[in-house]
Amino acid sequence: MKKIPLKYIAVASVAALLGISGCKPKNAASAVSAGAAEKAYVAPGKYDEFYNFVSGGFSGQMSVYGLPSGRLLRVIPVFSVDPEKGYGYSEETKPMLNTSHGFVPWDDLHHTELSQTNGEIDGRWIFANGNNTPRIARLDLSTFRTSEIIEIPNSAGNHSSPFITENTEYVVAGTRFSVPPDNVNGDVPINTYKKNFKGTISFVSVDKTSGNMKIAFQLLCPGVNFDLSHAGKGPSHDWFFFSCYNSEQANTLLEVNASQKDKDFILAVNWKKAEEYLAQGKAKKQSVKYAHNVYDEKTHSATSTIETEVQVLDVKDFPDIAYFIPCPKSPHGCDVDPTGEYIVGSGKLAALIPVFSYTKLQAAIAAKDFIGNFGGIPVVKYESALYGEVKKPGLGPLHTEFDDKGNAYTSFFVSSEIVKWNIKDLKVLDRAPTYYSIGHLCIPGGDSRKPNAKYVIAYNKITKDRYLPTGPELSQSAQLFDISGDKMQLILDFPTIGEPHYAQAVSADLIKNKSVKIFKIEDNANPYVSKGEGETKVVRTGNRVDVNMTAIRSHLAPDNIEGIRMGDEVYFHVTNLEQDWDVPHGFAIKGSVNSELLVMPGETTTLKWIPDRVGMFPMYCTDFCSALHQEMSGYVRVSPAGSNTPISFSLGKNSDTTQLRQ
Ligand code: K7E
Ligand code: CUA
Repeated sequence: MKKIPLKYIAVASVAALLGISGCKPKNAASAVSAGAAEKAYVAPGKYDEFYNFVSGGFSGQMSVYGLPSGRLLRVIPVFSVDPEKGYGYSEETKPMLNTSHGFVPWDDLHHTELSQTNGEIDGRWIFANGNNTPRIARLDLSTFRTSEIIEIPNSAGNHSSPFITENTEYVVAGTRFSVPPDNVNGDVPINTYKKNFKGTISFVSVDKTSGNMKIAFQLLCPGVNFDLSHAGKGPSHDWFFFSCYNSEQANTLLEVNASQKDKDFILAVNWKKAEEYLAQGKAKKQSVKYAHNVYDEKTHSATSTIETEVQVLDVKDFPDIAYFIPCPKSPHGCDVDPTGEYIVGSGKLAALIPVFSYTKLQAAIAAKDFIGNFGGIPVVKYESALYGEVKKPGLGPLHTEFDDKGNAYTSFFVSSEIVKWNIKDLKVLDRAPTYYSIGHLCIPGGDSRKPNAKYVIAYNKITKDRYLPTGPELSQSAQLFDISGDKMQLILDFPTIGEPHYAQAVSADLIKNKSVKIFKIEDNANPYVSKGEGETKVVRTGNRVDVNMTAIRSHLAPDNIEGIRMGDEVYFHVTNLEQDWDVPHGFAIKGSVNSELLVMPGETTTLKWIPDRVGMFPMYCTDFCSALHQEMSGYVRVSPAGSNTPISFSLGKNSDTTQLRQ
């Protein structure tokens, strides 16, 4: 008999106490039913039907899988440096990771959110949150690259992010950790939390055409932990809903002290009202410091600007902007159904799922049906906003996604399952075990007005015994379920990059045809571009040496460089002259304390190199680009400081004709 890990036994007994079916799913090995392989099979050479954009958690990256095959198509670096692609290592991309704390090479990416128009996924951009050093990134889905990163001031732990409004008017950032605001002295005793700590929610506007982000305004809220959020839809378009926990305002041992109250809150924010107050000039300007980093497709370079001001609305001064709705037991997920009428809260410690009604909430607000206030914000009576509760759905509900037939799918971390239930009658319809400890789940379009509900994908925290052992650390996983019928059917398991939290999926048709294949060399506006080998040069300016070079199958130009001296700072600006899809060239030089460069066709990328010794340094292309890729190499000669070896560079001058050798 297989050993059951201790943690499952513990969990199972808790579940048994609560009268809920056990948690280690039975028949784990044989749970895939007949016909599953066919459903997940995409023949070699055939395209997948969906793109799945999966957060990488502590990898700081986003990975792209094809569905239903589960094939990994790409890993996109967002908040973490990626030596494979030179992201964060090349001079052009370093500014993307600049913050008010300086260069930050890592973050914790939890949520991905596709841009929408009229509540439907439009395939233009995908947003991602940086949880540790609060940031939001925007990725362009024509290049699959990070185009912009904006830091969020007055914030710490940007978890409740980057959820968007129906027309991508705003992407939001709710702080997980309340902290003293940036413009006051933060050097205060930690146990003055209740007095000095504040929670901030930022509304970041997104330009309709360029996608450029700007912090439009921030809402100053009481000190709690904002966790997740979703925008209203249709009738509730003007509203945004944020779950929060730690309404106990504890500053230590949160697992106990922030689990005292029976109910925490969902904060309902009328962002249209907030916009009105902003337009009336009612917001306070506050001095802050935050980085705004933009990647320019023309220069193939990022710039980082430090911004210095935000506009803040203190919600307690504007009584009709925000209302608290009580929500049981440390809510995590906060999800709005496709109609915009139902708001689902998921208490991590709750054994039921509360479903709130937007209509009832509005009636309760109009009738001032409040039970008091919290931090100056009215608290609506629970029963007055409640549509109903899903009874005994499972244990530890986290997140909910929706299909197009009026059903909801909720993930249960503790009982390791997905539970399908009907929104109207709140009846449980089906449950499917996950292997194991599911966090988020995703249905293509499952948080939009138009779900494309062919699949639900589970993102699991634990894979113990599912794959071949790989030492102490095992991968996390995704599991694909067919939900086209009444019952969920598990059809595929695949390991993931990093720890997946939220993910989004979209029909490939919306993206694949506009995917950029090359960058046009004539449009390249990088100041160090060489648009042909005739433009290559090596220029000394004091101790700075700029090498404008090119790469084309199968040589670097120039490939012999002399006259570099100790004490020099050398910048290799490599332009890839290819104008063919998928022909990158790489660049590396011996002893470089940097990653390689990976240069796409038509692009210029720069490696900074400070030689540390006198001698001969081979350089070469790192991407196997042609039959003569191994020949794609060259030498850089480094002479002592003060040497009189002149700068020289050449291509094709072989040893017998070399004049510079001394
Ligand atoms: Cu993992 Cu959205 Cu950070 Cu839930 S969160 S699992
Ligand atoms: Cu270019 Cu290998």
